[in-house]
Amino acid sequence: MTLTLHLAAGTISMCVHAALEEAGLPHDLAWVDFGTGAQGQPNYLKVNPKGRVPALEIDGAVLTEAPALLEWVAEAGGGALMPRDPLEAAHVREMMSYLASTVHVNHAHKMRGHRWTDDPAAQAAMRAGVPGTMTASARFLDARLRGDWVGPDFSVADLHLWNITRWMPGDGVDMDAVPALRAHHDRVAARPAVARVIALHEAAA
Ligand SMILES: N[C@@H](CCC(=O)N[C@@H](CS)C(=O)NCC(=O)O)C(=O)O
Repeated sequence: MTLTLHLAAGTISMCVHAALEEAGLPHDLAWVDFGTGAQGQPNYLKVNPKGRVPALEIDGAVLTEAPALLEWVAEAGGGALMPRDPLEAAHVREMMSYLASTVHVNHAHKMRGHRWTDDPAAQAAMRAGVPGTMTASARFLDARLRGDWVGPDFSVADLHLWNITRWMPGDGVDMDAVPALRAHHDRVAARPAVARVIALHEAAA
């Protein structure tokens, strides 16, 4: 199987990169340079017409959207990164769905307001709302974490959560007020596979 991950430093593609490392699946990296707007250029739009990362080429077929990618990587890696119990697996999907549809979208209001409006004043108002919406999500997540992990064991949802928690200090969240979430972030970041990914993204930034 040939895998190529299209990714950009520090973005949501980090969690898929980390999942590939955790699963031990050999892969190539194709960095997309956001500095030059490469995600909107024809070459990349041929890969992902949405102009977003991550995108994973799997023997030439392209899969996008972090939750779908994470679940595919878990399965391709032998299943250890998803719970086998159907209800626990559904809770993992519940978390990834919340992260992608709500928390990531809160975060996007900081830099990507132009997706929703051309009005600079409206964009500034959206940016100003980010500390509040991200703090509300962080508080929910902090209360939701009951043990070390989102599910009974480490899973791809932990990688997704870690990736988004990583943005929170920059989004104005007081991490001292969400100690369980901060501890979860540090626990995931300390895993050797994740530490390798962090080093690669910091070097590429
Ligand atoms: N729903 C998608 C969101 C992907 C997404 O928005 N990625 C951002 C990086 S964090 C991106 O590619 N942004 C490029 C742009 O907006 O131009 C997912 O979860 O994979």
